[in-house]
Amino acid sequence: MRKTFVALTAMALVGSAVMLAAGPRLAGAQGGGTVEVEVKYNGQPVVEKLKVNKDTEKCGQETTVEKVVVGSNKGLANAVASAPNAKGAKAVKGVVDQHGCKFNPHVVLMTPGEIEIKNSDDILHNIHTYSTANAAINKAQPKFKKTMTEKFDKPEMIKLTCDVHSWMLGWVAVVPGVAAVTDNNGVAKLENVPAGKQKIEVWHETLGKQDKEVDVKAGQTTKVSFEMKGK
Ligand SMILES: [Cu+2]
Repeated sequence: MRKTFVALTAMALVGSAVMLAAGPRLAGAQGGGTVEVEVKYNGQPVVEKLKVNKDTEKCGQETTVEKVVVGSNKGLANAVASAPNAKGAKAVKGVVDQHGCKFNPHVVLMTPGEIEIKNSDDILHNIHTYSTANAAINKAQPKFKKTMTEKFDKPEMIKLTCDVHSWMLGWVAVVPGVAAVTDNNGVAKLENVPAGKQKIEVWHETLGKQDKEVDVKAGQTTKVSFEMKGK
């Protein structure tokens, strides 16, 4: 009898743990909806291949610069989809690593605030940002400095380069509200977007910006698609 009781208690505990794990999704279903953003591009990918002439042990003999990444179904990767006016969004700290003399990820997302810039290469890099709304950064990051913390308080799409390795190119998307970067199928999911009319914006580093208004329904997924035009 006692054993049965223990088993039941254990089951009840497991049950409540499962409910806790599902908690955030339930909260989203009550308070907001999901916007599934699909971004297409009919043009050609632009991925430059370069010979490396420096720090080849860490950087490799050649490298690629991904400027326009297009999937097999015309899906555009590395585009930032956002609901910039979504209220009550969670703060997201930016994290970017310099690995193999590339910025990883190529496009890093954050809400206004702090970003961690890592150097896992064990060589000297030099962070150089082309920010205007935020103060520009031009700072050496020696190999012993594994992490630098910087602040971007203003919404801005910031170009990130390295003065030691001229091919290094990345972007920091400082976006208020809810945002996500498209995957290789050109899809990004914005979760917990407040119900009602929301502006959905798409930005790509070379193909520019577009926006549409979407009617978000609580607990439902609303799909919206964009087609970026070449310049
Ligand atoms: Cu570098």
